[in-house]
Amino acid sequence: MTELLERISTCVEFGKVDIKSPYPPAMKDQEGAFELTRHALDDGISPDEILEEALIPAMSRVGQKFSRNEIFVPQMLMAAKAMSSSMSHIKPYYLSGETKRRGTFIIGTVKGDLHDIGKNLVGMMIEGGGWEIIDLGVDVSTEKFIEAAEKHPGAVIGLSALLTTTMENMRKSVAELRQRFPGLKIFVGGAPVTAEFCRKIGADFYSPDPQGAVEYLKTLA
Ligand code: B1M
Repeated sequence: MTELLERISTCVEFGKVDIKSPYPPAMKDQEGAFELTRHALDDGISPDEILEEALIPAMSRVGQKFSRNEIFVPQMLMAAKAMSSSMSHIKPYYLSGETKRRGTFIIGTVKGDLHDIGKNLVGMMIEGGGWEIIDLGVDVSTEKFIEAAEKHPGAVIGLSALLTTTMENMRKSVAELRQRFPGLKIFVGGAPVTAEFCRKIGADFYSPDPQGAVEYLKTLA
């Protein structure tokens, strides 16, 4: 990995957003994820490399430290902020690909769940693949998914869940959507979700990553 990618990864892991950010005190006045990502892109490092070699591994280390009680929610939040600041540079690259719209994709994180980084990434890549995105945000109730499906006939719908506890809400939303809209294509994902769980709750497709989501959608439109 290049030194720049390592520095971006460290900034995300320790929640260093940008040069003005006083947090963490040990990195005061140093460039953060925001500036370093810009330099990396200017140096010709691809958005995929930044994502796969710096950002996602950093978030995975953050999760491991949280599990071991070495860090707590505020540190996780700062890491998420640093990752979002980096993604603000990456987003235009994923959106520049195609302009022709293949269809509409509704996406949201299920009720009770506030994690949105993965959902945003999936939405961004699918948008780059030529789909119009209706982003319902986080903590999305079944009613809100239903309303959106009613408003956008023919749309594909994607549900994200990051907590084992909110997988149950995913199951409920999928069951209700399936009953109301028998032909609706329902897509599920998120760290605790598996292909087996997808099958059990009656969703149509599961992917562990955004690339799988984009490939699946290509088979539909
Ligand atoms: Co939370 N959190 N968190 N968290 N958090 C996890 C998920 C956790 C695994 C950490 C841990 O313990 N190791 C753990 C869940 C444990 C479990 O359920 N088994 C956890 C916990 C416990 C919690 C709280 C309960 C903590 C507390 O308050 N005590 C709390 C819950 C709040 C709530 O939602 N109600 C909480 C809060 C938070 C923050 C707000 C501080 C922050 C979120 C900020 C934000 O999203 N804006 C946060 C963070 C940052 C994390 C970790 C560290 C990182 C998540 C992330 O963004 N990953 C996470 C640990 C981890 O994942 N390693 C953790 C990067 C992202 C790119 O990956 O989201 O997996 P991911 O998305 C991937 C794939 O899953 C897939 O594509 C994406 C790109 O590859 N994907 C889809 C996602 N959605 C998809 C949909 C698709 C297809 C693919 O189709 C529709």
